[in-house]
Amino acid sequence: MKLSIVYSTQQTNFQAATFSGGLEANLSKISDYGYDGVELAIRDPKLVDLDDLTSMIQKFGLSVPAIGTGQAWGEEGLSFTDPDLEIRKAAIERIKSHIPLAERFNAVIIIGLVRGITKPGLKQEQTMDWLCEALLQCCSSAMTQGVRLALEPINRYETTLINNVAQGMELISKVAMENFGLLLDTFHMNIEEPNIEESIKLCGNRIFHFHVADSNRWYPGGGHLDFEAILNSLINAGYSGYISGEFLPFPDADIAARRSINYLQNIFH
Ligand code: LER
Ligand code: MN
Repeated sequence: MKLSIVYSTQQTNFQAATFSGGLEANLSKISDYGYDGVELAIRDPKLVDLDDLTSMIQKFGLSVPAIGTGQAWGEEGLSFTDPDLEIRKAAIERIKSHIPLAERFNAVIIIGLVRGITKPGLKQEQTMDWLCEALLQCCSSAMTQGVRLALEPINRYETTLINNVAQGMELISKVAMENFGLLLDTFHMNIEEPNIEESIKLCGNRIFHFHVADSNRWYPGGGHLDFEAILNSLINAGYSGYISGEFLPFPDADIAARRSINYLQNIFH
């Protein structure tokens, strides 16, 4: 299995972006530690020098399995389910603006917290309708470029919309687009899934991307999740994509990144 780790092109409030800041120094470390790929967290493609980014990624021989977009919500408040139509439109445009880069790298576009939450006073049915509509628009645009979107079930303390795999699979049926699937994250699964291995099986070929962090959101091996069982069920589900580290930079980003890759490689061997 191929391993990647999250790097944010901007400094960010999101604590589990393991690496952020200086592009060249970070990519160099990620490649030195033995990672095959880097997952890019990009608030807005307009803020990034895309040619520089591409040439640095090529220089270090890395792949880009996925592009994270959650900072559009975390730092700008854009969401698919805001009651303000203009904000919903801006969120859709922002996600569409990631499509050319995703096509260039053959990366999936992650729909994390940009889906938003059901704000007080709104009905869940209404926000789910807005969510489906936004996903349909984004998936239709992405489809013409051969790009896939992966929505991440996120735990109840961060959102009210799609907390677990069962809800995610229901959404997949509603959206009914071939290029729409899920990103599963072991940190959220540990909180929300009745049984992590069974939920992986349920998601099957709709697993478009996979995040690993341990129960405490430290590097795998730093908590009490059974990664051997989790990774086995992922292989049995036919998943052949990247396992992407998204964990707290604890005790620091470098130690966490090295401990994670050692731990995961030992399981594979
Ligand atoms: C992003 O991948 C994630 O896992 C969420 O916790 C974002 O808040
Ligand atoms: Mn995640």
